[in-house]
Amino acid sequence: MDNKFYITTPIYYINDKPHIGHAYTTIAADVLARWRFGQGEDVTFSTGVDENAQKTVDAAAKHNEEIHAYTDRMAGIWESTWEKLGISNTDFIRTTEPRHAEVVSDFWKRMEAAGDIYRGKYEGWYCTACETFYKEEDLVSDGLCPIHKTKPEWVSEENYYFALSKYQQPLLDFYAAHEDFVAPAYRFNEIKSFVERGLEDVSFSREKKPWGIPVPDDPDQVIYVWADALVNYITVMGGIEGWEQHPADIHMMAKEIARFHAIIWPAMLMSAGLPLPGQIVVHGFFTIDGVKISKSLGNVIDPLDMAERYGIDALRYFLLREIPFGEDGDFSETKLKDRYNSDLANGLGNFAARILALAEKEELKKGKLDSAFELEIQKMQQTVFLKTKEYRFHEALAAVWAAIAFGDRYLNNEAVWAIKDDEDRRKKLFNLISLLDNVAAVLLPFIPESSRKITAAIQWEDDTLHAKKIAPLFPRIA
Ligand code: ME8
Repeated sequence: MDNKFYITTPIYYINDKPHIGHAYTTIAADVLARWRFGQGEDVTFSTGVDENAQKTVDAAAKHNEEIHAYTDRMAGIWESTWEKLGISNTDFIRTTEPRHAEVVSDFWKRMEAAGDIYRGKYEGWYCTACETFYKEEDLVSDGLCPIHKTKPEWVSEENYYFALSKYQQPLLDFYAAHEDFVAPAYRFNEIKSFVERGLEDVSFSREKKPWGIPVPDDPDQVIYVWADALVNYITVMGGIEGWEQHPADIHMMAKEIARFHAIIWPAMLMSAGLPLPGQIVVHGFFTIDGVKISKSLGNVIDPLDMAERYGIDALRYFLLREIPFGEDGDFSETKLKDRYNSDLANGLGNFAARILALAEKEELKKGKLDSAFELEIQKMQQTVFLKTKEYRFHEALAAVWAAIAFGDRYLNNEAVWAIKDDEDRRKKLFNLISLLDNVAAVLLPFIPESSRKITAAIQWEDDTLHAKKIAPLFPRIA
């Protein structure tokens, strides 16, 4: 076993800028990347953009922009959004990069050599919004895309197929041998029953499209965007050899693209004779104030706006604390503000400010923790570890806030600030500062900026503490 940990987000389409749903996936992946980094692992954390799609062509036309100018501009917006949100990705991949086209061609040739790519006639529906082929029976309410509820385009063309049906049994065998391949388990069950019902071959190229990666040796066809996009995970590892040495440990995404990752992608890898990823981690879908996120409804929330108003850490905290990971959730600024004021301003922020202000005035020495504190700290650390491992971020955070509440009660019940006996007061303050220090340590992957501020204010020199007051971490917002 090497010491590497490789995690990915989906590569996002660039027909628009990032909204809160995209930020959610990227932030959750960032928490795991930081968490594993903190455990001494060598982390590769990739995100990026999926450019070779019909919807890119449509969006560029809509903006009256030349396509390369459009893709450069949009890729810049996505990359800088993650930068502004302090995301710790180690790569940002664009599928229009030469490094990617090369790997996609190699990959295609491997599937071809395995006898899994053949020419055929495709007739059916295509939804550009999901870049997905649909059969008549997949459509809902008189012929609409089941996800976007828009009318798909009728496609009748010659293209190349991928022999997905051949992989039904190998996939089922693989699932049986890898109980955790898809998390949470109920999503895995959906995938398994889908595959059990039987798989059909899928169209893997489009005819005479001017945009995309050409099929090797057939310039009249471009590779279907998904057959190109999934391969990005290999490109990030430097190509096929890199992936063979270390395939992704975690692919994170929302439920609408779980089938691509848990069925088509493993089948493609089997066909190409390559190792499969460790786990597909799937979360739910967000609505805004109870309504589907949609530009036409005008309810798109820009994560940068939220970060500007409440701070990056507050946005991260809210997203991970409010919505049980895996389930569908609702974003509401009112709820964000409520949690900001109650959990962050009055909770962690106030606790840290009080303890640090008291500790600053004291000559504190390292001593022995009261056993109640020792237990509380241990319980918090264990819960955070186990829950983060299971992607139950909301429960990990709830455990930290339970420890903060424990500290708050102790501070108030003991009225530590008013204790006259120096030794007793210092001993109790030592309990509290140790708790705060440990709270900051476990919160580092979740709210890195605030955690670092707390940790920086608690400096031990040998066994003497130099604590400093800090500016309010989360000033109350009216
Ligand atoms: O599907 N709630 O790109 P995409 C939660 N390019 N998460 C959401 C969300 C919402 N309302 N909306 C988007 C694609 N997301 C392909 C992926 S990967 C090889 C190719 C997040 O721009 C979530 O992670 O439509 C979802 O799976 C992803 O954005 C879809 O991004």
